[in-house]
Amino acid sequence: MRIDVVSIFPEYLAALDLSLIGKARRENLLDLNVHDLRDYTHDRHRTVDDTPYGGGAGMVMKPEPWAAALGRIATESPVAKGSGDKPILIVPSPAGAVFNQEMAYELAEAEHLAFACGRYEGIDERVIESAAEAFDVRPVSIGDYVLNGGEVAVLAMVEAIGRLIPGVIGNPESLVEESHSDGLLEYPVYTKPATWEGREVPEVLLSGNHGKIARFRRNKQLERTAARRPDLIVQLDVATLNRHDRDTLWHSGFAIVDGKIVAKGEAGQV
Ligand code: JAH
Repeated sequence: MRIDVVSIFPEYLAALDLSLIGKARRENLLDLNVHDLRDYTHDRHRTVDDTPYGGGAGMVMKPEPWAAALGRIATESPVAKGSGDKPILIVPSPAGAVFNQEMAYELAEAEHLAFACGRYEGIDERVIESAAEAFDVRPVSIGDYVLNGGEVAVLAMVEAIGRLIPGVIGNPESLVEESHSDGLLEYPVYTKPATWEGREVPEVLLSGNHGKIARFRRNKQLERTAARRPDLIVQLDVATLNRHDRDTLWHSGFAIVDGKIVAKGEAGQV
């Protein structure tokens, strides 16, 4: 996979030389290219921003350097021209669709991804329109909060996508395990010593009883999802829940009404 990142702070992306993603680059599983937007300016001050038309606070990224940088990336794209396919351009933005694991799986299949890191109040909208001629443009958010620019969002997305590229993770079984996590949060994990600072590992995990261990872990998944992510509980398919699961959910504050899971004591509930 080829990935291009355009930023006025290319040093921010230095973290992508480290860990699993750095190893994938060294092993040529990932061709990652970071570009300094200021290299595509022509004035003495390497200007990338200007005042907003219509007024308002802050500055807007001017279109010309972006057009030059993205034009070069589109020209160099390994995506076959005339195939109808285009490289994907991800534009981190608090106004984008929220990034999730499903998007990570989809983007991990792409041959060429590019990321445009905005700063200030954002990029002149005409750049986004114009880029759509050469790229499949996707405004994407990594959550409902405002950063100072797209760089940190790109670090998160490249890590989530990069680890799904075949060969990047040493033990692909861990990917298979997380892919069938059933829409629940993970169960808690423990390692040696069995007693640490007076705290015991749950006894069942030392028992060797694999049936009991599976039930314990499933209960922990249901309980912590009910407590922390009730939005995920109400989306569960009731048909995937056995009588133990239903009992655990009941004791975690949920009921099954007309084949749907609902929070107990919510309006409309007895
Ligand atoms: C902020 C350009 N959802 C995460 C996110 C992504 C990008 C930005 N903020 C938050 C951002 C300022 C300028 C992009």
